[in-house]
Amino acid sequence: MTGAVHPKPQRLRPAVPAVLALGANLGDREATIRAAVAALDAVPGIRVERLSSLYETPALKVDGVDHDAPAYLNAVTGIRTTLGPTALLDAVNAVENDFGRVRDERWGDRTLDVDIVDFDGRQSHDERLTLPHPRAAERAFVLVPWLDVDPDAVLPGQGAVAELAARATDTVTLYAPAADQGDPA
Ligand code: A4P
Ligand code: MG
Repeated sequence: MTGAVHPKPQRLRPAVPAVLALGANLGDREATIRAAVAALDAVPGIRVERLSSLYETPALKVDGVDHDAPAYLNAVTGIRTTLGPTALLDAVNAVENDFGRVRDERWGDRTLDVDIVDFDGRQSHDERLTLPHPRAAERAFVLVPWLDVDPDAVLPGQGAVAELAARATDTVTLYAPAADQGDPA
């Protein structure tokens, strides 16, 4: 073969919006969440656009709210990403692992949990990933911070996040307002 060697055309995906929920109830929760947001923004193909306020929330365990467990800080970040949903899950799992996440109990105490709440409005289910996150609709600790980053947000298949948040019964207390957080990106 002769002639110039042409680089392979890159198949670049357009960036799409996604919403991630972060939670931490062990260690320095605020430092972990802020550092995790910076780590997510540093991932090639992820750009953090918005970060909610941080909220303190009692730990929800499989048997219900556990006031004896350390309370969580929860936050939501709005991102744009060129990754597909599975690659995004790999990236958020890697960030969880970098922050010392141990998986030994379902809904157990953790240094960091990062869930994909919404990926470009998609509804899908496979063995690794359910979109939107199956328990987001009833959790004020996801819905209330989501409203900070997008007051008009819609949870695919469930309706307006503002209406869902008004119905949710778990308690969220403002811990650190978004205005104090500077530019997350
Ligand atoms: N997975 C499926 N869909 C998703 C998705 N949309 N985003 C899979 C992220 N992961 C998804 O998650 C278990 C599996 O879910 C993963 O292997 C992934 O492939 P995990 O993070 O390993 O374990 P987990 O978080 O303990 O399980 P789960 O069922 O996802 O927990 P939840 O429903 O996220 O609840 N209380 C307060 N106050 N605040 C909290 O943030 N979080 C939880 C975790 C419980 N109680 C809480 C809080
Ligand atoms: Mg999780």
